[in-house]
Amino acid sequence: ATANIGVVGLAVMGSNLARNLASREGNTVAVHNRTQARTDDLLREHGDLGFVGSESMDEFVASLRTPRTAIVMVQAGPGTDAVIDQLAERFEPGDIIVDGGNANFQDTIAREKALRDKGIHFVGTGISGGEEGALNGPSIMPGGSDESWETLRPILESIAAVAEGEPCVTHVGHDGAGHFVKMVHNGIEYADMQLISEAYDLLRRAGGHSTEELVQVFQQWNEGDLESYLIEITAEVLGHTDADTGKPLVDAILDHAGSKGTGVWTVQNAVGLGVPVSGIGEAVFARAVSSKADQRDAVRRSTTNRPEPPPVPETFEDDVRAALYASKVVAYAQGFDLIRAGAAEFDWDIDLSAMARIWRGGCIIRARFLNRIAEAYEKNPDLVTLLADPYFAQVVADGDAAWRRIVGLAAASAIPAPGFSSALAYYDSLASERLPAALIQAQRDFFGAHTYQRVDREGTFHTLWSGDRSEQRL
Ligand code: NBP
Repeated sequence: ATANIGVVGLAVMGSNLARNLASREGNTVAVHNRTQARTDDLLREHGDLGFVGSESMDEFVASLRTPRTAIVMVQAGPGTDAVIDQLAERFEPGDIIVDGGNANFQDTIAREKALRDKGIHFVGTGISGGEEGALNGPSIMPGGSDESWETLRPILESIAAVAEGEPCVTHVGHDGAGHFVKMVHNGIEYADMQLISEAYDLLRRAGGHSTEELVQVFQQWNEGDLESYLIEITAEVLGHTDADTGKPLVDAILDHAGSKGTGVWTVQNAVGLGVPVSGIGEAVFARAVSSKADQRDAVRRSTTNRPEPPPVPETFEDDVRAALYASKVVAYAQGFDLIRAGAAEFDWDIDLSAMARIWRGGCIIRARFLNRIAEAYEKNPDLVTLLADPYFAQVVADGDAAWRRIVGLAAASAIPAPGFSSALAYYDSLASERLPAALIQAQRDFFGAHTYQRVDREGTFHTLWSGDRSEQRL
């Protein structure tokens, strides 16, 4: 046995992660893939990195020094299950299995428990950054036991992205905490992409911006508070010309957005936990709407009175920027609320400030403003919502008028902006003195005797709405 760590699953993510590991001082990396050709390709193309190849799972396990550590990077679901089972059959107490795929955190909780009973450490680990991140430094979100973190820490710190001198990895919490946080990360990614696409659509359709102007706007935004990987790649995407037509490639791409599931999981879990992640929800729904070709077609045909976009104000471009930033703050605030609720529900000790710090580099949502989120939760770990932090309260206050102008303009122009408008509605809901929920309580009590509470007296009440309308104290 010569390798201190192994990787199973050598598609794009696994092979890049294996190369990242092998290029670090002191690592000897064992590799294995179900289909031998992938292993052969890696050894042929990057044999200089000293990989220990293996044709069978037995050979792979035999090539690992004890206690063994193997990272599984195969398709989430049955593939991951199969590989974990094969490793678990061969591993001994004290060995570590890391699942670096996008597993459902509930599966991770169950797997961790089953393997713990056998003395094997199972570490569900979120890895973000796509193929480039896997190779050059991803953001890494491991769950699992404290003991496994001790072993994994130096290895993961050596391959993670670095932001402001700190490696973008921390022990998120026990069992499924890492995969839960990765799920929320992906949900936030959905929301962020939706908001950016709404900004693009408004600039283009209401503002009449040309492609060159759009590229400039996003490049400029990437130099301010909005600086982030997603804004940066948006400028690049918009500037990309289609070789066949000579026109912007984005205009040749079918406008049906797909998704692989983590955004949907985020919303499903948030609904279960009672956390209003409306920004992520709108993003998931907007993708679904975009793909309903038959419904879009039918309504386009039956709708005749499309309003002409009204003229945009002088401040339009900056208004869109302010609306984007404020909406983004809402989406992140909701995402962090979900992490907090998940931690309470599943008994994880998650440091929200540390989550913001490990997302500053390597991952898809890396952004300058994560420093501000880290600071907010560091100053006040019990912060009830990011929107109440002085910095973010100021961002939203500064952008308030612009945000409203843009949401109004979008509606008047018949340009859908579900992310911008629902973020504003969420903010206004939190900021309202009183909500119409009082009427809903009355309706519920009317038809279902669900009872209500009063603002002026303690206790639980029910009114005989269809009887003599007298109020009963229960
Ligand atoms: P894929 O998700 O495309 O999975 C392909 C790999 O899974 C191949 O190595 C394949 O082996 C293996 N595999 C399958 Br499928 N079924 C198997 C089975 N029953 N037994 C053994 N191996 C099996 O690869 P990927 O895009 O590199 O992603 C790997 C993991 O990383 C996924 O869970 C993904 O969600 C996650 N992830 C991906 C990204 C990204 O940007 N792509 C980012 C973050 C996380 P074969 O070669 O024999 O078919």
